[in-house]
Amino acid sequence: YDGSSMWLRYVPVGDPGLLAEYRRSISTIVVENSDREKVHRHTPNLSMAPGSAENLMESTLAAARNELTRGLGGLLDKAVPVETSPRDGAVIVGTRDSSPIVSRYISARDLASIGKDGYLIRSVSQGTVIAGNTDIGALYGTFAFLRLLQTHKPITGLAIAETPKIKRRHLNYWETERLYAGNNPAGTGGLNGENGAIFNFAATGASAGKNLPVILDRYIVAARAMASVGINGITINNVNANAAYLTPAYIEQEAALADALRPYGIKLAVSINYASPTDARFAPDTLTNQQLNPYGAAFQSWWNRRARQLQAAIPDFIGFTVKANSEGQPGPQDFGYDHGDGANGVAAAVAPLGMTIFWRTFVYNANVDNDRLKRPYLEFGHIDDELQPDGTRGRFAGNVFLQTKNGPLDFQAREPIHPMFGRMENTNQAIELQVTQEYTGQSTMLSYLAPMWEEVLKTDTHGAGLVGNVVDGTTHGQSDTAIVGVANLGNADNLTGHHFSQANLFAFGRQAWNWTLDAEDIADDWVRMTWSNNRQPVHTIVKMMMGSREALVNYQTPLGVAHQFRSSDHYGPNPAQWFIKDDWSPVYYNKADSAGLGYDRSATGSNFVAQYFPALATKYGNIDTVPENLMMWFHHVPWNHRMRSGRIFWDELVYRYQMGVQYVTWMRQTWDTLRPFIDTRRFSEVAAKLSAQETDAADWRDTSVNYWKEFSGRQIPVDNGPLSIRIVVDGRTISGFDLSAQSYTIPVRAGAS
Ligand code: BDP
Repeated sequence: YDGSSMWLRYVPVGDPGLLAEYRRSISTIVVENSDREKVHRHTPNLSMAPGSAENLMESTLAAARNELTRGLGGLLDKAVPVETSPRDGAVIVGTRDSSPIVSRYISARDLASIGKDGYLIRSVSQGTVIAGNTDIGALYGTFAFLRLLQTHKPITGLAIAETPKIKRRHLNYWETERLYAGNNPAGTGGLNGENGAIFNFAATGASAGKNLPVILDRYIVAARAMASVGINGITINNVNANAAYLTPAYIEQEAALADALRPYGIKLAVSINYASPTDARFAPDTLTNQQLNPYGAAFQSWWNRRARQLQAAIPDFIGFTVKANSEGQPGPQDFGYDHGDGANGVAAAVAPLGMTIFWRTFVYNANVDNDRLKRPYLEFGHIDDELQPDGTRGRFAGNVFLQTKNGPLDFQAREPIHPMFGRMENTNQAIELQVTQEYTGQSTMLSYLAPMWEEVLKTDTHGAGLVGNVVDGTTHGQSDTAIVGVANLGNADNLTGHHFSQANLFAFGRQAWNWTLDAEDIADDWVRMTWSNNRQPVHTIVKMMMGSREALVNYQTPLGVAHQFRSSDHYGPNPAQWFIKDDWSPVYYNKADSAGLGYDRSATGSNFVAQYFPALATKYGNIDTVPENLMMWFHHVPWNHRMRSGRIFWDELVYRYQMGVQYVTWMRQTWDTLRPFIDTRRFSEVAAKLSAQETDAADWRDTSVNYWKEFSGRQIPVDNGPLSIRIVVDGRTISGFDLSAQSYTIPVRAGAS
C-alpha cells in the first residue's frame, strides 16, 4: 500500500466477531435526493484525468452516498446496496429538506442547536440516521460514522451531536516554497516551477494538457480527506503572491478546481500582492503607485473588479489572504498608510460581494528595541485599540481577520504564545499554524504536531482565557472565527511525503473542529484508520507519535533556544551562522557567550515580556518561574544556573540533546518490532526515514553541543542513570517511557562551521 488513500482506507474489519456485528447492524444505504440536488457547476469542460477511477461528484449528498458505498463496502467486505426506502439496518443520510425519512426521525428541534456544519448520528429502530441542517453537515456526519467503524467503535445506541467550535477551518497552500511533499522532477510543475504542488495550475510549459481544468485523482482524494475532518476553505497559492492567480487564464482554472471541491464543502481563496494594481499583466487596467492610496476610489474599484471576476466564476469565493509589508512584500506602509488603512481598503472593495480579507501579521524588523518579536503588536495593537468616531474601539473592518502565527517568531517547534492573542479585543483574529514541517523535520522526520497545537490552544493568556477561547470567539464574543493551517499536501504518492505527515493534516482538521480534543485520542483514531486496529501497533505507534515533537524540540532547540537552522534549507543546524540580516541569523537568537546562552527578553533585556498580560509577563520574566522549556526564549541563562532537575544548566542542556536523539533511536528500534503488522512498502519507507532522522538528530546534537562548548568551556557530562522523557500537557502526563540505563558521551566532531 502506497498511502494514497490517506486515512480513508476502509480495509475489511479483521476481528470476526466485530465484523459479524457490523454486518448485522448495516444492510443498506438510503440517501434520498442525492441525485436531484446538484451543486452549481460553472465549468462546462470539467473532466477527470483519463483512466481515472474516481468520479466527479454532482452533489454533496452524492458524495456522502458514494463514500458510504465505498467505505461500508470495504469495511464490511461486501457490497452494501443503495436503496430508496429503509429496511432494518439502513444507514439514512440527509437533511429534513432532502429526506422525508430523515425528517420522520429527526425533529427541527433536534437540529436547532447544531448549526450549519454540525451533525447528529442516531441509532433508530430501522438503523442509523445521519442528519445535518445542511448537506455538508450530513456529509461531515457520514465521515464521522465511517470513522467509528474504521476505529472499531460500537455503532449501536448512538446519540452523537457535534458542532464545530470554529467557523472557518482553512488551509493555506504555500506553493513554490515550503512544500515538502512533491515528487515532480524539477521544471515540470506549474507557475514558477511549483514542483510538487498539489494543484497543477498553468496551461503552458512542460505540463500543458495535464493541468486544470482536468481534475486529477489526488485532488479528489485530498478533498475527501479534508472534508472528512471538516476543513472548509483553502487559499490556493503562496502568501508571497503571484498576481497570475488574478488573471482570467488562472481564474478559469480556479473555477474548475472550485467546482470539483464544492461538493465537499471546500471553498477557495487567493493570496494577493498589495501592489498588484500596478502589475503590467492587467494592462490597460493598471494603476500608478500614487493610486495605491487604500482609501482612493481607483484602488478600491480595481480590487472590486478583480473580486467580481472571481465571484462570477466562483460564486462562493471566500476572499483574499494578504502578506503586506512583510519580508519584502509591498504594503500600505510603502505609500504612507498603516496596516489598518491597507486592510480596510481592500476589505471595503470586497465587502459588497460578501468577501473576507485575511490580513497576515507576520511583520518583523530587528531595529525595534533590539527585538524583532516586538514588531507585530507595535504595528497592530494600537489600531485595535483606536477610538472610532462612533465611540467604539478598533479600526479594523468587520470583514477583516488578522491572521497571526501561533508564536511570535516563526513556526519553531516550541514557542511561547503570540502576545496578540487575547490583547486584540476589537478585531477578528485567526490563528495560523504550520502543518507543513518547515522547521519540524520537513518530510524526513517523524514529528506529530498535535501536542504542540494542543499546548498552544490550551495555554492560559492570564487575562483573556485560553488561546482556544480567544480563537473560537468565546472570550471577546466574535461570531466570525477562523483557524488556518499552512498545509502539507503535494503530489507525492501519499500526498504528504512522510507517511506520518498525514497525521498532522488529520490532527489539524480535528483540532480546528474542536480544539479541546486530546492529541493522543486523535493519534489513536489516525493510527487505526491508517495503519492497523491491532492492539500492539496501535499502542506502539501512538506512543512513538506522542513523544516525537518533544524529542524533536530536545535534539534541535531545547530549553527555549530558537531558530538555530541552517539558512539554506531550514532543516539542519548552524548555530554559528550569521546570515544577511541579524534576525535571520542563529547567532542573533542564541546570544552564546562565556556567561551563558539565550535571549534576555525580560525587563532587564528587550522587555518583550511586557507585551503579555501582566501575570504572564511576570511568570515569563522571572528565571525562577519561567517554564524551563522556554527558559532561553526569555533569559540569558548562566552556564551554572541550577535547574529543577538539580543539574546545572550546561549539563541539563547536553542531557536534553541526548535525550532527544535517544528517543529517535528508540523509535527506530521500536518500528522494527512492527514489521509483522505493517505492509512492506510503508514499513520500509518509514524505517528508512527513521534511520535518516536518527543520523540528522545526532548531527543537531553534535553540531550544537560542540559549538556551545566553545563558550561554556565545560566538559560533556556523562550520565549513568536511566533517561526518561515525561511529557505533560494540561497538567497530565500524556506520554512516558523509560530507556534502559546507558551512559553516553557526545562524539566530538570537527566542530560547527
Ligand atoms: C517563513 C517561510 C516563508 C514564508 C513566511 C511567511 O520560510 O516561506 O513566506 O514564513 O509566513 O516561515 O510569510
